[in-house]
Order: sequence, then structure tokens, then C-alpha cells
Amino acid sequence: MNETPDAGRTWLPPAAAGVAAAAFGVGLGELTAAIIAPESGPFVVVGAALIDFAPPWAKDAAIALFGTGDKPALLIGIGVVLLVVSGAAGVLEVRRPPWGQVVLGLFGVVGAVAAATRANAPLLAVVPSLVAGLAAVLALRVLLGRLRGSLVEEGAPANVSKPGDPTQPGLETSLRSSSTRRGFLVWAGGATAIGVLAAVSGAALRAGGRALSAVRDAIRLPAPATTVSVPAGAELGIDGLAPVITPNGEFYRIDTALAVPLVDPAEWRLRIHGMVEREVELTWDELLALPLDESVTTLACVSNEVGGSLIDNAVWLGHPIRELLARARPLAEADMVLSRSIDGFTASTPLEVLQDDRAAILAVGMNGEPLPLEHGFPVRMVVPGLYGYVSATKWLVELEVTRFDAVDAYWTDRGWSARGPIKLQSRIDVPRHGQSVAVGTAVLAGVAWHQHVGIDAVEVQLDEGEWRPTMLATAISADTWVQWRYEWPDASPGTHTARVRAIGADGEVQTAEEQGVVPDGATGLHEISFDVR
Ligand SMILES: Nc1nc2c(c(=O)[nH]1)N[C@H]1C(S)=C(S)[C@@H](COP(=O)(O)O)O[C@H]1N2
Ligand SMILES: [Mo]
Repeated sequence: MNETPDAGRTWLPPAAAGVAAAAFGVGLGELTAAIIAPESGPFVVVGAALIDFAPPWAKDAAIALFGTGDKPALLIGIGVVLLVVSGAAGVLEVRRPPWGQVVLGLFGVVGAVAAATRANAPLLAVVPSLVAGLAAVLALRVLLGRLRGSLVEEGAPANVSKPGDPTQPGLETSLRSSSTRRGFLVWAGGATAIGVLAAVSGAALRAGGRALSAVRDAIRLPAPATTVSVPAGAELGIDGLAPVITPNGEFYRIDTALAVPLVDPAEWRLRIHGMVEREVELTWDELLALPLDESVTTLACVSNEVGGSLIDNAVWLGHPIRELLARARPLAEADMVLSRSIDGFTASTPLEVLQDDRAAILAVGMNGEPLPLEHGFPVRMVVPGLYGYVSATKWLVELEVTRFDAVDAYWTDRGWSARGPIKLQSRIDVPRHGQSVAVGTAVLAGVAWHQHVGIDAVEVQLDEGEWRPTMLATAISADTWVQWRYEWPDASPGTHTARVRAIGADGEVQTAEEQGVVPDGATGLHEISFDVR
């Protein structure tokens, strides 16, 4: 070790670089978590894992020592360890590169593993910790680069900037220069400040989300003016088959929102304007005072590939948009309603679709609850028969009556069709592609849909054979998907392929012609292969 009179101080800037890099990384990680996986902040997942893996005696000791403050104490403890280790990582990086980076990166990996092993961890849970680790490593490189860079600028011999030189005479010389110190301090301070700011923003986002969740939890939706009942025969109850009604927590989610928009119902207003005889404005209380009908509508995304899972079904509660349009009285030349979300997203829906007798609604309820925050709370549109991008606007605040030739909606501007009726489609859920099933009776099952048209029949084709009819479950309505089931009694051992096609209530036979999702939805037949053993 290099014992100069200043040796006591030369470790300080690299240590500060390590701490600043860790603060930067953890801050960005916490902000990432607040946006995409609120339960999976790097700090909390590591703390939770420590609680899970701690031996009982350690837990008892912690509770005895800190009482109900045991959890804050744990988080502070993690903070202290992080501080010490990241400081050491900074010093290590100067003396034995790249081991300092490795140490900081490992922190991220430990957090990711802790997040992934939590019960019911979503796939995204690993991301915040990985972001934290990566950002910390990059920040450390940049900060130490600043230290070395200033050496070169100040004309120190080139060899001193060579990484791994354990004596680091140049670094010490340089650190005695106050301008280098100041320059470096600005960078380290900046990184720390960004980290703190990101963490604070993340905390604010979470607090906002929690507060609005509490508002949502306190809402008692009025009893429906009209109800729907799901027929008993609609659910075949087959393992692996999509349930006919999708629980809210499993409902697919698609939107352009980086962070879920937080809309307070007390402040919510819907404005209906544009090509109308009179503008209409509606508050949350006014909407809840109107008759609310139950309807079952299967939402589908235009980006759903053949066989994909961007489609789900729910019981919605809402007021017909038709009634509100009647109040506003659209002008005769109007042919489109541009719905707008609080975050600027827009969808173009044909005016006549919102005026006919289908259950095109301002939805406030989903499966017996207020809309979940990520599904458009407090108010969204649901329109049977159209893909979500042209109809299902979440966090809805505006309906502008206009014309298709006057304005383009969000996705139309980006190469998608201005109109998006849902196409006739079907899917095999059971067995999964590549799965093995036992010899005997092989059961195939899936769903088929053509919203607002309905399904007449579903057929399967096994190993290029004849199309065989399947058993259809009871359809809830033409606006929902329907389950199907097929028993294959004579399945022989070996590998087989299965294809499915639906026949619509209008006689249309699902086309085998393959088309991609752009510009107006995929076509083709879902095909799987599976083994019988
Ligand atoms: N505000 C807003 N609403 C939106 C979107 C969006 O990006 N922003 N995406 C639409 C699309 S493309 C689909 S498929 C549906 C998905 O609704 P879900 O997330 O409730 O399943 O919402 C629609 N509503
Ligand atoms: Mo979509």
C-alpha cells in the first residue's frame, strides 16, 4: 500500500464516487419501480428477501431490539450496508478494476433475484433492480473517468491514468489540486442529486397512486338499472382454457402511458363538443346518477397476433354513449367521435356505431368493481365490435364529434387503419403448443370471437385431415367470445398438429390467409403441435 502523508485522503474521492454511483442507481431503480412495478423497488425487495430468509432467532432479536420499528431499522440497515459497500466498491475500482463495477453490478443482480423470488412476482419485478445495478455501474465509470480525465488534462504523466496501477501516484497528485476536486465534486454531487430526485419522484408517484386507490376503494357503485347473467353453460371449466370472464388482475393491459394516469373522480369532467348543436359537460356524480347498465363485452387489441393473448372478457357497468350524444345532437355532416384520454391518447370511433343499439358505454365498473386504475379509472369507453385502439379509450375526458377526413387519431397517425372492426378469430388454449398429453381421449379447447356478429361454429383440423365440428359452450352474447371443446378419442401416440377455424353467425368462414397485425388486425389460423404419449 502506498503510504504518503495524504494516503488517508486519496481513498475519499473514489469512495464518494462509489456512494454517488449507488445513489444514482438506486434512485433510478426506485423511480422505475414506481412506474412499472410498485412492489419491486430495489430496497423493498432486498428487505423482504432478508425477512424471508432470516433465521427465526434473528427475527426475534430484531423485534426485541427495535420493536415495531424493526422494518424501518432493516431498511436503514440495508442503507448503511449499501453505503459502506458502495464506498468500498469505488476504492476497489480504482485499485483493482473492474472489481468495483462488479460489486455494484452484483447488488443489482441480488435485488433482481430477490424480486423474482417473491411470491406472485410479476415478470417486470426484476427490472428496477437491474436498472439500479446498470445505472450504478455506468455512473461509477463516468465518475472515475472524471477523476482520471482531469489528471490527463492537467498534464500528469500518461501512465497514471492506467487502470489498475495500485500505487496511483498521479491520482494523489491530482486530488491535491483543488480544481480537480471541485470538478469531481460537482459530478458526484450531481449524480447523487439525480438519484435523490428520482427516488423522491418515485415516492411521490407511489403516494399519488395509493391515495387514488383509497378513493377508488371507498366508491360504492350504484346498483345496475339492468343486469346480465352469465349462463351456466358459458364456462366449460377446463384446465388451461381461458375463463369466460377474465378476472381484473389477469385482464390484458395495453396503453401508451408510461405511468398510469391518476384521475380523481371528484375532478373528472367529460366534455362533449365539436360538431354538435350544444356542448354537454358531465361530472362523476352526474354520471353515477344516470341509469347504469351491465353488459359483457370482449375487448381485443389490434396488435393481437393469431393465437395471441391480447383479448379478454369482462362484465362492464356503464351508461350508453348514445344517450349523451342525443343530448349534444351531432350535426348531420359528422361521421366520427374522437375520444380523448387525459394523457392525450385519442381514438376514432364511427359515429353510427355509438348511435346504434349496441352496448357502447361510458364504463365505470369492471367485474363488479370500479375500474382498476390501469384499466382507465374512473371512466373509459367500451364498444362491442371494435378493436381497443379505435374505441376503448381509458381515463376518458373528452368526446369530440368530428369527421374522419378532418382529424387522425393516435394510432392512425402511426400507420394503423382509421377504422378497426374486430376480425373473426379463434384460438387453441388446450393443449399448449409443444405440450404432451396422455394417450386415451385427448381434449382440445379454446375460444372463438367475432364481436357484435357472433359465432355459429368452431371446427378443428388434426394432422391435415377433415375439418371436424367442436362442441360450443353457451355464448353469453354476440359481443363476447365463446369457449369450444373437442374430444379426440382416437389420438395415436406421436406428434400431431391441430388447427382451428371459426364460422361467424353471418356465415363467414375464418380465413386461412395470413396477414400481420398492421394496419387493421391479423388473420390466419392458429396452429399448434403437441405430443400424445
Ligand atoms: N388512454 C388510453 N386508452 C387506451 C389506450 C391507450 O394507449 N391510452 N390503448 C387502447 C388499446 S390499443 C387497447 S387494446 C385497450 C386495452 O384496454 P385494457 O388495457 O383495459 O385491456 O385500451 C385502449 N385504450
Ligand atoms: Mo390495442
